[in-house]
Amino acid sequence: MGYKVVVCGATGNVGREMLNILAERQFPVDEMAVLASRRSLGTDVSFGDRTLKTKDLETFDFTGWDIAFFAVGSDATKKFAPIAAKAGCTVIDNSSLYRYDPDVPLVVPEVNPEAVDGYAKKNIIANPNCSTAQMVVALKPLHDRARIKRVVVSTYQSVSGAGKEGMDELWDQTKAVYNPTSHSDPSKFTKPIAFNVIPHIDSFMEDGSTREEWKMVAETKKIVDKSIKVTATCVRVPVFVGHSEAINIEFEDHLDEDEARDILRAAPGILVVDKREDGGYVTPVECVGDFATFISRIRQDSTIDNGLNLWCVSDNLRKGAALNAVQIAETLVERVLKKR
Ligand code: 2RA
Repeated sequence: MGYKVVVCGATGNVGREMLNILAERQFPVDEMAVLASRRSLGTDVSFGDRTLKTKDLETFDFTGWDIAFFAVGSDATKKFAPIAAKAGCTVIDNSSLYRYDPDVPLVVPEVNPEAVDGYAKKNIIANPNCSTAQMVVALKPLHDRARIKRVVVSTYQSVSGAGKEGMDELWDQTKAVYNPTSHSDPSKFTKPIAFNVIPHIDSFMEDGSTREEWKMVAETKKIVDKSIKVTATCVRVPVFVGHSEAINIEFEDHLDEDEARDILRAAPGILVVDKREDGGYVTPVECVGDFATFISRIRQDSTIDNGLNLWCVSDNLRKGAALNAVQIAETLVERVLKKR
């Protein structure tokens, strides 16, 4: 038996990737509707070997549809997600709007699949921010073994996290460096992104941190364990796709680096590439199009009692967004819809 599935925001980076992944993983789709805002209406999108025409999100009737993936901004989500949910269509939302709502589960299926069971309060399930998703996949198996006290993370986030305009800005500015007749001022980003790094993602908060950094703190607590302390510095780098993170972890119990490597090797969703030789680690370019979260550079931090360092890389459009959303749908089918 299959399901009637809607993808809202089907022409964006994440929406298109959702369609690719639904097809790649052969999600049981009986009928597919692809929706877009008025601006992108009429654009064709691919779903497997089919080409689908986008319909208008404003006028779409969600009655009788089973699952709606939302990959639109918070404003459109605010307006249309409750309409879909009330019509009986379970919403899997990629925006930050519902992530911190106690009545909405925030799910990374490798970490807290059981949280999906709480979907019914609002008929909405939230997808975490990209930088959190890959980090918690790495943290959870280590936390189960040695209890994490504190995490210090620095991110190296690709421009695709800021959408297609972010990718275009890196492309245009890079070309402009070699071609003095073309010119591209910062617009999506606050400073030039080509051949530069920018320690600022999302808006500033009162305490001097950014919302992107705050999200890593709040979401890790909600998904893994509220006792874990997280401090983050989020940085935009001139990479098209693939977020990287340098993660320092302090545990309650001692955890040897070899045991940590074995635990991570056995954990779902993780591929360990950790050879301690030239090139024996994964970089963002190599993770593009992959489902896995890659872990490299696992090593003891000898400056504290029970510390480890590691390097974590994943395709932010996949594990950080579209793949995780599809995995949530798969979990919903397994735990709830199939049993009806
Ligand atoms: C970014 N976290 O990389 C965002 C995307 N969700 O900008």
